[in-house]
Amino acid sequence: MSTIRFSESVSGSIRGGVLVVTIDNAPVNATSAHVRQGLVKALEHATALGTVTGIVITGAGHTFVGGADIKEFGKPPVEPTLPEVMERIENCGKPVVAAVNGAALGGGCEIALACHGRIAGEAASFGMPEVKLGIVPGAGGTQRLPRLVGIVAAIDLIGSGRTVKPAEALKLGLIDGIAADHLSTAIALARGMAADPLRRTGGIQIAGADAAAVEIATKKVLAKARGQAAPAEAVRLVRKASEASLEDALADERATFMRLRDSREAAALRHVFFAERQAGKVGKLDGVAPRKLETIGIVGTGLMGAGIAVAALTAGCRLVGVEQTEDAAAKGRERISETLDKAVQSGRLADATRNECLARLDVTSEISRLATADLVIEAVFDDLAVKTELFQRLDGIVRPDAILATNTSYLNPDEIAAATAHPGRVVGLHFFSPANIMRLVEVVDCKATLPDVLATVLAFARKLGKLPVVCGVTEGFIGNRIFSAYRREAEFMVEDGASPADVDAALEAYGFPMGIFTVYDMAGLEIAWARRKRQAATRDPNARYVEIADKLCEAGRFGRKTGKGWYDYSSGEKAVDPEVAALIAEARTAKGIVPRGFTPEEIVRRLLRAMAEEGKALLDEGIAARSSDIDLVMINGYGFPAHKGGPMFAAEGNA
Ligand code: 3H9
Repeated sequence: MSTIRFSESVSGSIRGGVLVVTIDNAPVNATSAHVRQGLVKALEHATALGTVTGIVITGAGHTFVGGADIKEFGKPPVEPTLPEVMERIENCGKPVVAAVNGAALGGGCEIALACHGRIAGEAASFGMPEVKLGIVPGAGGTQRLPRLVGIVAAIDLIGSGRTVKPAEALKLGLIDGIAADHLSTAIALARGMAADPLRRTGGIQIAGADAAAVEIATKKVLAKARGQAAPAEAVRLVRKASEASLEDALADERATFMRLRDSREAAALRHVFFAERQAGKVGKLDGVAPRKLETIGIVGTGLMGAGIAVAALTAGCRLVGVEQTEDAAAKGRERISETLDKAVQSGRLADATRNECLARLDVTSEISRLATADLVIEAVFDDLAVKTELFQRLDGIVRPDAILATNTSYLNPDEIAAATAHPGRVVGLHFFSPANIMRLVEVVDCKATLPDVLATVLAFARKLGKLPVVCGVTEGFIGNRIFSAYRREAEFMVEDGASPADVDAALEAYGFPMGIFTVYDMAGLEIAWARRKRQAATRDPNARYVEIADKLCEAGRFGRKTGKGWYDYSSGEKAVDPEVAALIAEARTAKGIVPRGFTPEEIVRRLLRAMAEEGKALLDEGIAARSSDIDLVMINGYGFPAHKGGPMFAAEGNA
């Protein structure tokens, strides 16, 4: 079988009269210019050869086509465009079938949709994640997908950007079949189709949709949009598929794609996309092999410990949870099991997987059972004496090559490590609550942490589906240090005249799901109060200090769980509380401050500047390796809107 080369990344070979075209553009077979050019040449070649009766398009490696080449965005366009390639595929006189070997995303999914048939291998997946990049599909996806799956399912898929596996794709009508040998099956389908009139997706009549279901699907997408333009545009375009001609709707789709592609929102989301691929990459770990991890120990099965346990269990680990008493162990097991149940109820976990997780779970009061653990994570009370005493005990129990991780939020892990027999095996793993849901993990590279220990916990975090960001030792690590600076600035503005509700409203309008004072109330005010009291003796007496939060705590207002904090929750709803306003007014008077008004723009500008300045300090101190890591921490741990790119990106005048 001889190989025909159509471009540097597209080649073909003829099998049983069918031209099998392979896209090989590592790492993800994105539709770079040479892929588009190669595809057109391949179609022309097949059309010209009388002996070829059909064409199959497939991808090399583990991806079918990962989408348009995002690195080309912003550069001058190169012919042919992706929509032109789609038109060539759809209007080809010979049957074209996609043999989808792996992920078919964005432009990759659009290629499959433009084909006359689609066969998925077992590792295939389909999705239109464009809205996650601040754009809409730009090569016919908003028009061809609804023709195959209906308007409602297309709104859901394109509006959410979610990916579906072959079974769901088949059920939706997105594909024609699933086959272990997808290539042979696709070739057979192309051969069988030859005599039939070709099913051109663009020519399919859209099934009439239930208006109420369309409205529900639309509302669901818009509710999650948090002020972003792309989801609403995507929904509008999908709905247009049943109202306008294919030609008009495609022109609208293209114009919308081009406009959004050049927007700040899209630039911010592309920054986040590449930042995520960079995160956790540490130059000094090149060539360092991670250790093998099978059994994870967790000391403390409270809310945080149970969350980490669920994340580890669902990633396939064996888990030993340790508590101080049998009674506490039983409660810990119950907590883990309930969290697994909730994941099943919400459809995030299969029933059978939950049962497998429970079979790999052991919660006990016998700390000696940690002798089998490869990694032990402590999630006990955040107190230095408690944690060091625990790690010293663990020294005598765990294997010499086992790794010890502390989940502290504020303590110095170097001090914990120094108190142990093997400081090189100690590392920080700062999970965010609820740990089974939140993606972010700050991985603290301590003074003595060995490179293979760091490499192992990074691999572990990725196995859990988390986004690990490496940071050095500092009080509060990256996130809580920036959060403190941001909170301090918010309190300055409140003392100077803004109300907590003004600050929260400005942040929510910017895209945060919740303003800082609402977050503060949700988390509880007492832990930060205790810390401020501990730090009081060493605080710079000349530095500005706002006492309002202390006064709230002294009045027993610890936030939502006590019914009162920065707001009043006694009616069940968050309400502005005149008592808090009076307390703030008193604090201003005590300092002789004449309150002034703040515009939402000024509030946001000052808060962003406070975050970016603290971020800059973290970079200067070598705590964070790159500013994009800081952006990821704030987006994934603190609600910073991804479509603004993070505080460092925004500070560069980008958002
Ligand atoms: C689109 O298609 C628009 C169209 O509708 C219209 C056009 C007209 N381009 O994630 P990984 C790089 S918009 C360029 O670790 P995995 C990535 O930066 C696109 N580069 O791999 C990384 O580089 P490095 C819609 C890309 O195996 C390397 O590939 N599509 C692209 O874990 C490996 O990435 C999407 O949004 C790209 N499209 O996962 C899908 N994609 O090694 C985006 C990746 O230098 N991609 N790179 O750090 C993904 O979701 C995952 O990469 C994928 C593979 C699932 C495909």
